Amino acid sequence: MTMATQRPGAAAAPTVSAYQASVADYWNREQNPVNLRLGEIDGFYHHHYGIGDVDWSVLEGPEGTRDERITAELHRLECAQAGFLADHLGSVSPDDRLLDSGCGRGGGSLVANKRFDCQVDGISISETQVAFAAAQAKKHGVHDKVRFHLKNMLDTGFAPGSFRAIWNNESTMYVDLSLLFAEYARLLASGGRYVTITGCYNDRYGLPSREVSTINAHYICDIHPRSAYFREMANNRLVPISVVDLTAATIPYWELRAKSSLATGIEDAFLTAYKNGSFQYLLIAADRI
Ligand code: GPP
Ligand code: MG
Repeated sequence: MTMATQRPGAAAAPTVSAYQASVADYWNREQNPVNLRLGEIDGFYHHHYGIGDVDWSVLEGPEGTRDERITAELHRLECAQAGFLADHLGSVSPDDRLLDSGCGRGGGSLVANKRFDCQVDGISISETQVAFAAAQAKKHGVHDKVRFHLKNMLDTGFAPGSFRAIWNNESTMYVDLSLLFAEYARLLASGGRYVTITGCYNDRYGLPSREVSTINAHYICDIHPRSAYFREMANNRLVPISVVDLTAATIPYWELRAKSSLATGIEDAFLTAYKNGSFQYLLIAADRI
């Protein structure tokens, strides 16, 4: 018996599991203003959260422009998060090729290209996201160097050793890490860099809390324990060089988002999970040895 399915009508679609097909369906339909209104500000559409101190003065001032100020502030914090991830990609030259794995609408790929003038391949199992991201690369005039593909991150088909760096920005909770890191050990050049920013559950808490389970149900994902990252990296020749606990740095973003008209209803689960110690927001950077 095989669980793999090929979605009808998607000629170039990768082979994905029935679970992945349901995830792709979610992202093909997703139109949250909390993502679209922020991305419209400068054409960098992100699918991750923010870090850093909030400028709470955005809540003051004229009521008529309050939403606009909050939206801009949330976007500033999400851009800070993308910049922080890029800071950990190591030395990247214009000839290098990077992989944005689980690229969403492509904002992170554009950030890395802007920073390093490098080639970036972004991959997603959502047709809608790939098409959206490709259109953005064209609008930014970088489509010669930033390309988007409908691909399964567990089985990309890219050549061995073809990437200087690979990252996942909040997308590892959609896959089995043992399969994912085996694919990255294959794809990364020797000495290449892997970076993830992720929400993980805290092994010290025990098993997933009610709030972590709520987040899983909201996004159809499966948040891994912190330990799984290090175990599966060690099993796949990925040796951590930086581990940064960003939990305290992301709480202000969620506090502002909870007060925003763009709130989606998941804000309290994140705030409670971060504050009760069951959930952590981490950056992990590792070298492929
Ligand atoms: C946010 O994307 C990230 C995910 C859906 C993966 C889950 C992340 C965890 C840290 C558990 P988004 O920007 O599309 O979400 P939202 O629409 O809520 O802003
Ligand atoms: Mg978002």
